[in-house]
Amino acid sequence: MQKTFIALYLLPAVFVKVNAFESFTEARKVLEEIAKLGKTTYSFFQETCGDSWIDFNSTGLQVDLEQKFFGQHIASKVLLKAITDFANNKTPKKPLVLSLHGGTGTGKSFVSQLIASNIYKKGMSSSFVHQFVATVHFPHKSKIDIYKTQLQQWVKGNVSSCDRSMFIFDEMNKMPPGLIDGIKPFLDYYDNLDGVSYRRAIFIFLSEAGGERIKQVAFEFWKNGKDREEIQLSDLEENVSLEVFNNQYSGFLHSSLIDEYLIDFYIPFLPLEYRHVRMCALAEMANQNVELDEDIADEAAKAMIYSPQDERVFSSMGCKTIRSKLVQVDKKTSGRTF
Ligand SMILES: Nc1ncnc2c1ncn2[C@@H]1O[C@H](COP(=O)(O)OP(=O)(O)OP(=O)(O)O)[C@@H](O)[C@H]1O
Ligand SMILES: *[C@@H]1O[C@H](CO)[C@@H](O)[C@H](O)[C@H]1NC(C)=O
Ligand SMILES: *[C@@H]1O[C@H](CO)[C@@H](O)[C@H](O)[C@H]1NC(C)=O
Ligand SMILES: CC(=O)N[C@H]1CO[C@H](CO)[C@@H](O)[C@@H]1O
Ligand SMILES: [Mg+2]
Repeated sequence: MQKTFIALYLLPAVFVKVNAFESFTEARKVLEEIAKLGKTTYSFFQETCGDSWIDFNSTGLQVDLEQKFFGQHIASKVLLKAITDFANNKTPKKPLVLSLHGGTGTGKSFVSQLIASNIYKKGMSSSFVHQFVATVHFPHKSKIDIYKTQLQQWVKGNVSSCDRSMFIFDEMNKMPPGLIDGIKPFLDYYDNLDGVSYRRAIFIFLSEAGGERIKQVAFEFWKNGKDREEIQLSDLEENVSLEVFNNQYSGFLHSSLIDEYLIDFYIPFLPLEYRHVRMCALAEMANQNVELDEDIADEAAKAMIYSPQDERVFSSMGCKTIRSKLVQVDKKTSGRTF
């Protein structure tokens, strides 16, 4: 509709100008100007692969991570640095490949949304952000060969139309083993493949594989009375990548992505504690525009299940079911619903 509107609006202008100049070359110049103007106006509405639609805001990501993302000091630090360095590098040698690992509800999908919204003006709804969900896009193990070809065509097609594309592979642990190796060439150090360069693309893998190991390490720290913030990437990175490589249900079993070092960062997501779940409850209230109520947040956080059974340190679902707990608690105490 916007296109039609612009065309109708500009049409009289063309005739006036052409009559005034009565010169063919002048008229062509005018037409060219109009075409240019039309293009700018058009790209004002329609998403394009240019800087006006794709522009990484490092401060924006930092602020979001600090204010909205709870209990993940390692992931925050590593993600901010990795993405900022990549975005500032005018000539990256390979695409950025991040693998996010951790239990359910610890914020892997959530942080991917924060990243997308600080790179693409349209965030997750950008036509340059592509999300593949294993159980939706690749449900049958037996069709792996078809999936592999399809996935290669998609990635190639998408990067051909915009080199700053982002690909999110969710539920990696449910991917048929071997499928992900199909995109290996795209992640490698090639200048270009069949005329397509993948060096400015971002690939993010999300997986629960390694989550148990991460939980063990976090629990060791807790048992020894050490601060959660003392856990460092180096306490986890090697163990997680090993576990993922050897795990039949990780999506990366014996994957050449791992043994050829094509994954730039393994990013551990720590299991969340009561205090983090409580913050999620408050954040959810703010999202819903209801008045913040600390008591209700406490109640909702308490209603979650914690493990291990005796110590009850970590929320088994992370922040995942906090919303329904809020509804339950709120109904009980005030009779109103969210
Ligand atoms: N670390 C966190 N900080 C803030 N909010 C969080 C965090 N983790 C989870 N949440 C909240 O809980 C919701 C569910 O988390 P999310 O979908 O990101 O989990 P996930 O790690 O992707 O889990 P799964 O492995 O089951 O997909 C998010 O939409 C967000 O609102
Ligand atoms: C980047 O993010 C910061 C913090 O959210 C915001 O104030 C600023 O306007 C953003 N910059 C751009 C160019 O969008
Ligand atoms: C992590 O790996 C190191 C060396 O590979 C090993 O010594 C350590 O026990 C592992 N930690 C856990 C919790 O498995
Ligand atoms: C041109 C092209 O291949 N586009 C593909 C991009 O990826 C999506 C999936 O997210 C496919 O549906 C498109 O066909
Ligand atoms: Mg998720």
